[in-house]
Amino acid sequence: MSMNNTPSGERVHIAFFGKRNAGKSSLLNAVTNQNIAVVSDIKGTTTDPVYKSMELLPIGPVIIIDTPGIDDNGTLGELRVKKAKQILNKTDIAVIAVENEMSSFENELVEIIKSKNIPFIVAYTKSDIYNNKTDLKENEICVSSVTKEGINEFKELIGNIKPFENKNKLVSDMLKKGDIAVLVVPIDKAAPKGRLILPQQQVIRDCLDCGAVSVVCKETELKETLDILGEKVKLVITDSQIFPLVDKITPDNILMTSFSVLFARYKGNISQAVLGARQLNNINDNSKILISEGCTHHRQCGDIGTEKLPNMIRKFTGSNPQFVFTSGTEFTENISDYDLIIHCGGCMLNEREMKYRLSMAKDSNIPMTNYGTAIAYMNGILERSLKPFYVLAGQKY
Ligand SMILES: Nc1nc2c(ncn2[C@@H]2O[C@H](COP(=O)(O)OP(=O)(O)OP(=O)(O)O)[C@@H](O)[C@H]2O)c(=O)[nH]1
Ligand code: SF4
Ligand SMILES: [Mg+2]
Repeated sequence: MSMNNTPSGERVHIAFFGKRNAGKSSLLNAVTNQNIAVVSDIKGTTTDPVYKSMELLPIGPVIIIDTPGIDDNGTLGELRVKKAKQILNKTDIAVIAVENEMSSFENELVEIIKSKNIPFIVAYTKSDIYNNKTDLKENEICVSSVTKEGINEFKELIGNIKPFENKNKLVSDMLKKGDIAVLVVPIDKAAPKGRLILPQQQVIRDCLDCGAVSVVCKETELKETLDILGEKVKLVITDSQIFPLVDKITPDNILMTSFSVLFARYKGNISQAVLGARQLNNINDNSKILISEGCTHHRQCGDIGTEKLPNMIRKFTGSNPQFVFTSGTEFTENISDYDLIIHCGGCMLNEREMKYRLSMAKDSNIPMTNYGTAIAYMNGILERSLKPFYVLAGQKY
């Protein structure tokens, strides 16, 4: 992701579903006015979801997702159906591409989409061939990717849907204009070259949005920075990996938390994360822990999930539990296999997907927390890292 782009987690996700050959990929190309997805008359051309970021007014930044056709048979077909269904978990607006007539297959799809409270549009494709629709409902439209008939109206129809909005704030509900927040960013070998990682960028942006001043330093310069700024500092926000050190350096009268704890509140459910962290007390040699990260090849959080966190847990619990790691779109299908789930901050995931993961765990009674909350708990500083929410935003956990 370039520094100029809206992060994918902040974009409205619009996904195209339907049978093979319904014209989904052609529709994506027509809407984006680019040849992004491969189109052919062979059924099952799209095997992996295709993502395209764009601006779609009046919504703003969106991601359009083309999914594999889901009327597939056989093992390969099952895999495609699975991939398409995974996409549903992060879909803010669904488009069902229908060639000619709705069948029981599309009707079933509509039921699933409705049960997830996802707003949807039915696009009758190939209107240049099937020009026979008269009584269209409000959320239905005829489109042709060949003649471009209905494409602009289709975009308008999408634009009129008010998508699910994340009302949670990262820090801007805790800081006022002119308040100073000190951000502590370690620059070790895991830090990406020449830039900051997304959670750090987003916190800085949120400070700017509310007129707060963010001062960024490494842990080696923290004491000096705090000495200079003194009591003007409203909040210290640190990378979780150096939580204990920053806890020691930051005087008790200055509030302190971590990027990851901020994300636990912003993207998810901080109460659930706190309860999940406490489950670390019950971990033993027979326990199985899922450590899940929201991104794969864009992996930005270094080896914290795969190495540092497991080592901390072994030390804290004095046991050797089994760890399973997943990343990206893949979360888990066998959630009840686990005694605890520890998720990253999920900055690359949209709120719908993060909420889906959290509710999957909650519904199955599996404790779930996130990196920063778990690390704070193991270091005995969870209370301190939650205190800013109470003192500055009036929220108690
Ligand atoms: N005449 C006409 N043909 C179209 C239109 N849209 C798509 N097609 C044709 O229908 C066939 C399937 O189109 P795709 O866009 O690949 O369909 P898909 O839904 O992505 O198919 P899978 O990837 O296999 O699931 C291709 O031969 C397209 O050229 C249209 O609006 N009009
Ligand atoms: S691992 Fe998680 S928190 Fe880190 S960059 Fe990826 S999605 Fe964001
Ligand atoms: Mg396709």
